Amino acid sequence: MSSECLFCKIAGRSIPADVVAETDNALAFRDINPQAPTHVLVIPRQHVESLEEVDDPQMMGELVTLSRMIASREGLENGWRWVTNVGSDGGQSVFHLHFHLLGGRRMTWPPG
Ligand code: DGP
Repeated sequence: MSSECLFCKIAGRSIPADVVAETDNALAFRDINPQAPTHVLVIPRQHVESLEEVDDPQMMGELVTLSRMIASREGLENGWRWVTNVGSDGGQSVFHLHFHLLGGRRMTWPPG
């Protein structure tokens, strides 16, 4: 836990969020600025800055499994997108690992 980290505070429930699912090691909540009808952020509870710092395949597996469960529950049977931004050129603005789970509309490519 990093005391200054926004997503650590959300994981610790000291800042409110619209939580859609949680496990012992992960939390999923709706993005405050949704870019699609479903826009959920899936995070580890543990403070990991970005994908560059991931060294725990089990944690990654849990994030994948939780995301698939949420996509199913949200009715995204036509598909969905799972994105993580890494660093400033990647467009990362919150430095606690998070995966954007986006769905409910047709996605475009390439991303901006
Ligand atoms: P990124 O730019 O990839 O680091 O994504 C950060 C996302 O976090 C962005 O889509 C907006 C979202 N966000 C920022 N602050 C909050 C917050 O306080 N609550 C929630 N639910 N989402 C937030």
